[in-house]
Amino acid sequence: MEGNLDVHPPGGPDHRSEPGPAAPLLGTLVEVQRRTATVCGDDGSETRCQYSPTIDLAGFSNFAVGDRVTYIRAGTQQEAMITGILPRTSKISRPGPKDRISQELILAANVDALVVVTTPQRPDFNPRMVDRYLALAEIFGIGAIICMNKADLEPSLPAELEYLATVGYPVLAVSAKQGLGMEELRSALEGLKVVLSGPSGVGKSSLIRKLIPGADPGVAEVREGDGKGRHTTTSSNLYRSGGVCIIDTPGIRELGIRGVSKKELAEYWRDFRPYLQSCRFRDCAHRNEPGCAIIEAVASGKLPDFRYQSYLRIQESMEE
Ligand SMILES: Nc1nc2c(ncn2[C@@H]2O[C@H](COP(=O)(O)OP(=O)(O)OP(=O)(O)O)[C@@H](O)[C@H]2O)c(=O)[nH]1
Ligand SMILES: [Mg+2]
Ligand SMILES: [Zn+2]
Repeated sequence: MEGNLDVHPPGGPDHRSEPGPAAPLLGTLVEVQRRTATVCGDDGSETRCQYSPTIDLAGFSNFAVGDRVTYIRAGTQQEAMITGILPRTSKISRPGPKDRISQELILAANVDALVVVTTPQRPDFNPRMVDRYLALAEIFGIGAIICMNKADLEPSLPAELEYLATVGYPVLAVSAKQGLGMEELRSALEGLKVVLSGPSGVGKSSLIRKLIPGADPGVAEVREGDGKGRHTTTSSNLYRSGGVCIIDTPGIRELGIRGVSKKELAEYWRDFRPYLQSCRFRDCAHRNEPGCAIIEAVASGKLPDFRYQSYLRIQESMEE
C-alpha cells in the first residue's frame, strides 16, 4: 500500500500532526484500591492511576491484582488513568450469590498456580487445609505447588505430603527463617504468576521477603499460646523479581469451596478421578452408597484415608 495516502494505519487516523491523546500503555495491576490502582508497566515503571469513568465494567465485577490493563500516564490535560482491561486467563474469586454475579469478588487475576504453604508445626500440620487449597486450585483450573515452610522445626515431610507428591503435586521443604530450599523454590516458581495460600502464620509473607529482594510485606509472630497466626497481611499486592511473580492476598486465607455442587466435588480430588466412572450410581456422592468405587479404593488401600476424610469433611461443610 506504499504511497496510497487514503489508507489510515490500523488504530485510526494519523495524529502525528496534532497533539492527540497519548497512546495507551500496557501493564499489570500490582496494587488495587477503591479509587486508585498501581500499574507496573511492561517497561518496569510504576504508575498510580485512577479508573477511567468510561471503563465498561460489564462482564467483570472488580479489578484485581494481576489484571492486565491499558493505561495512560499523567499529561497536562489529564490524570494517569486506567482505560481498559484485557481478558483474563484465570481468576481466583469468591462467587456472588447466583442472582448477583456482579458481587463476585476477584482476589487475583491471570494466576498460573497456587502455592499451598503449610508447616510441620506452629501452626500444626493440617492435611485437610492442604487438601482444601489443592481442590481450590483444581476448581480454578490452575496448577498447585506444595511448600512446607518451617522445615527448620521438623525437616521430614509428613506422610500425607509424600503421598501428594506421588499424585503429581510438586512438594518442596523450605525454611524462610534459615533460607533453606530457597533456590529450589525460586526455580519452581520461575516464569509463573502465583498466589501464596495457606492459613495465617505459616510464613507466606516471610517467604516473599526471602524470594523478592526489597519486598516488605508485614510479618508477625504467631501467638504464644496456640501457635496460630495473627492475620497480619491485610491488602493484596503483587511482587516481582526476575521471572518470579507472587501475589500476597489476605482473602485467600478464608476462601471456601463454593460454586461447585456436592456431587461434583470428587472431580477436584485429582487421585479420585480414575475411579469415578466405576461407581454403581452415576450421581454417587461417595458417602455410603453401595458399589461406590471410591469407598472400595479407600478400603483396599489404593486411596489414603486422609484424602477421603478431607473430602467428606469439606463436602459436609458445603452449603447446597
Ligand atoms: N521457625 C520458623 N519460623 C518462621 C519461618 N518462616 C516464618 N516464620 C515465622 O512465622 C511467623 C508468621 O510469619 P508470617 O510470614 O507473618 O506468616 P503469614 O503466613 O504471612 O501470616 P498472615 O499474614 O497472618 O496470613 C513469624 O513469626 C515468622 O518469623 C520458618 O521458616 N521457620
Ligand atoms: Mg502475611
Ligand atoms: Zn462413589
